[in-house]
Amino acid sequence: MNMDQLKRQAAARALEEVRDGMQLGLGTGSTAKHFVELLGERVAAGLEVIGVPTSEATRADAERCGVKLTTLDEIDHLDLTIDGADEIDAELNLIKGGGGALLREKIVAAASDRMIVIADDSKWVPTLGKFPLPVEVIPFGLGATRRAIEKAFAECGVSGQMAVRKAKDGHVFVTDGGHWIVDAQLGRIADPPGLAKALSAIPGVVEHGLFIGLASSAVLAGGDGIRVIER
Ligand code: ABF
Repeated sequence: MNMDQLKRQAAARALEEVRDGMQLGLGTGSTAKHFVELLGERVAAGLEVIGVPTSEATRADAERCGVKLTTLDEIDHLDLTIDGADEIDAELNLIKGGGGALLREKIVAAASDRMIVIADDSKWVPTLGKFPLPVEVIPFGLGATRRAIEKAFAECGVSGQMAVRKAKDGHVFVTDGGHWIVDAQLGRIADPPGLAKALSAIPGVVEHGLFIGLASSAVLAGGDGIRVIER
């Protein structure tokens, strides 16, 4: 089974948790896209749900699949968010944001009673950090923000190269919120909650890709089948 089939399997397993009437957070990325497509099939068969998309890409996918959408201004909470991740550790701490949607993903996950992370099992790691940590920043004063980020890294015992993310056309990648992303190659993050707190305290940092205590469970699809890990 190839990677894409594993992602679809994880999405299908998470879909079993969806009930009629639920208000859903809809994640971003190739695994979340499988979920939206499968959800669309259930909606076509009569399931009634409403979703909040975490990116303009997911909004377009959901509309194409016939999934009804709303916003967090129109509803007061979400029952369940289903989203992918770039890395997942045993505490279900995550690195997210490889797709650039971390800010909306975190707002939606935090507004949700439960979050299920769906992934192929290559995302399961003993320690977070091999995947570059995305930090969403305000372009104004970026030099000062970078120095503050480096200081936070040093205080948390990590270091590594940082680079402003570029889009495929070579221009700076701009998020759905109009911000930039700095990707940090840290290798190993010994204290994800400590680093998350330090980064959140920096004025020019809009959000970062460490998701601490937000995931309730992870559905991991691998060659040996599906594993569900609960927090
Ligand atoms: C989103 O998509 C992101 O937070 C994460 O960066 C990425 C995972 O991508 P994929 O499902 O394509 O591996 O969930």
